[in-house]
Amino acid sequence: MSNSQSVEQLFENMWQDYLALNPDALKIFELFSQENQVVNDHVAFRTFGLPGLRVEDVAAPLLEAGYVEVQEYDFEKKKLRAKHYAHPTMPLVFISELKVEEFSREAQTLIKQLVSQVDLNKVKEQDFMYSGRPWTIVSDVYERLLEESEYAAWVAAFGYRPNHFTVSINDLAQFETIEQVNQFVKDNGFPLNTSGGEVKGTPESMLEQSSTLANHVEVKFSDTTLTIPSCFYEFALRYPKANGELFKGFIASSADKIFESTNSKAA
Ligand code: OOG
Ligand code: NI
Repeated sequence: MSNSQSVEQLFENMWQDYLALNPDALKIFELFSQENQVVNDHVAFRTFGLPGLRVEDVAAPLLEAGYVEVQEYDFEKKKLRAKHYAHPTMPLVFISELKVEEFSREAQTLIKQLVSQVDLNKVKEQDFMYSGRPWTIVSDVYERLLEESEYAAWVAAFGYRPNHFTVSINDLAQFETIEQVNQFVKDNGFPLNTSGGEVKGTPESMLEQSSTLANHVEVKFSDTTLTIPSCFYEFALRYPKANGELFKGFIASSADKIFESTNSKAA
């Protein structure tokens, strides 16, 4: 059974899967690691909101590993909903889903055809969280979904794996501000997502975030190979609440822009 690995091992496996797809994240991680102990703030997953694959289904192995559901989010324009989950000792997890029923008939049919290929019993198992794409797909379907939703196309191409890990700026000894972190990342040659400005959020909202643009990788489809945006790396600085504890939630208006880190057209 795959649910016997420790939650630490689960994260290590997700991290290795993520780095294989996003070698730039390893380079940035190593740059930070020269002078800091790098702590992961959160990871994020994406899915299609259809029976057996909803946020709550994808989260099942996390709940079994001691996570609890904390908060729900809605992204009306992008047609997404999300929840975040927390654990006493592990990084936060943000899981979103596409509101499939709000898309065109054609997109719904294409997505349902992908989902029909999934053995839904596997979703409960921990290793589903780094299993990648559980369906075969032709490039036309990717291109067609891309016309309606960058997010839908990303899930169709990459499936079940973290789409980003997040460096906790609070834990970096070398930097005080998110602007310093951004400059360091850019100076080392990694472009940032500028949608909504490089920094999303404010000290008043208690969370400032920035992210790299997803690097492009070659992805095999049944008929051909396409070079498309894969995963990105995020940087998050949390501020204390009135009671002195760091704010541990997400900010929907900022998340709305972070989603665009995997857009194929530059923001
Ligand atoms: C998740 C975007 C939201 C955050 O930190 O606000 C997020 C995604 O791109 O799938 O991770
Ligand atoms: Ni994030």
